Amino acid sequence: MKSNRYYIELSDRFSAKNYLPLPVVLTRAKGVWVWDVEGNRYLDMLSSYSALNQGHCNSYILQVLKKQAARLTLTSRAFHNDQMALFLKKLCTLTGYEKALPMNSGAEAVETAIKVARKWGYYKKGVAKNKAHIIVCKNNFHGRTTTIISFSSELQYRDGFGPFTPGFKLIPYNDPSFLQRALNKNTIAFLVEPIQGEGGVVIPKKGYLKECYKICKKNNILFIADEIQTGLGRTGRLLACDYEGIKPDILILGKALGGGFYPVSAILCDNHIMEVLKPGDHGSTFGGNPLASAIAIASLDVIIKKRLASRAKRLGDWFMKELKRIKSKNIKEVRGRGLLIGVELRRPARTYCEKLMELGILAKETHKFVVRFAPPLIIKRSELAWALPRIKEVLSG
Ligand code: IF1
Repeated sequence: MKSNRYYIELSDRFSAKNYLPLPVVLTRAKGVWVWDVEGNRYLDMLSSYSALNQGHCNSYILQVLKKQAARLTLTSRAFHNDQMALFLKKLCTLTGYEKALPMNSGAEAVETAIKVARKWGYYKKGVAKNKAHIIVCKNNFHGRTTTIISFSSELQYRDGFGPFTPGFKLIPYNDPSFLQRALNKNTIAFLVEPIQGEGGVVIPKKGYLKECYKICKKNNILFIADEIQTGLGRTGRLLACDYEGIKPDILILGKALGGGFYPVSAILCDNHIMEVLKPGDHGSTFGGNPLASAIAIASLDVIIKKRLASRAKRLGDWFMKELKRIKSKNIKEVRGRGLLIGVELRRPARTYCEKLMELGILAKETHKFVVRFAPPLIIKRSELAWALPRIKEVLSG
């Protein structure tokens, strides 16, 4: 049996150093549990940043994957396949949109939304050529491509990667008046996370999204919601925007759409927006492939059939209440919605994550001072109850 250390040293030798993972090497998983190469078991409270809402290796999705993988995996979009349309129909029906465009990674879907919004801006809104801009929020996280980091407010994500893509304006999050003041005739869209995930699980005040949505409507600006992390049940509703009763003009999904098996992302909007795309305008070799589509259908089925959104609400409310009961001078704030919960600490969160790992809980810091708890939504109350005293021990230490 090879040790954790063996693989970590091997990885240090051959892998780019663009990450600093916790020192654990995982080799198998089931549901909410993962095992390292030395046989130690951990509760996964990160869920690959919410890409595992359905849990690890869900047996139904696995069965669909196996069947589809043995029949047809890839056609490219040069031909039709018999899975993509079924996937998009299901996704549109579920979310209430007329059209969907499938991609692979989250960043690709964000790029797609930007392209569609820009083309809509020029061809429908009538903005002068190359003058369009999109308003985005400070502290955002939308991915890692050159264009997306062009509007990151995080120094490290940009440092050394310029020159950047123009056409974005940063405003502070959580105050609609900045949106009102920043917009002009060339504003085509407002791109926002309903909860800032990587930003430290920042929950905007009630009414913020609705107010921004109204401002967008009044000024013929597209409201684009990046629900890559918050969507598909994570926050206790199918979409975090459901809490404010708004339907974004463009909705971006990813992560859990692939059920933890496969990268699947998509954007959704109505036809009057999507119709700006013509054959040849945009695409991807793998987007909408039959294996991805079959997996996405199964992943959505699991979310619906197992009522994962209401489960996230019920268990998240309870778990957060319990976390708030932990008395510790180290804790500054506990905040969250559904099973997307952040505990803000007074000291760097990394050492707490290392200690949690030693007690069999995998969680990850975000923004230095926040530990994020975002387990698979299939988690049982008893499993959360198992974690609580351990979390308490570490956070009070
Ligand atoms: C990494 C954090 C999460 C996202 C939102 C788009 C994307 C993401 C709202 C891009 C991706 C990731 C990527 C991952 C870490 C991570 C993250 F740690 F940065 F804070 F989830 F919270 N929009 N989030 O959260 O999707 O292209 O990665 O599929 O290591 O960069 P992607």
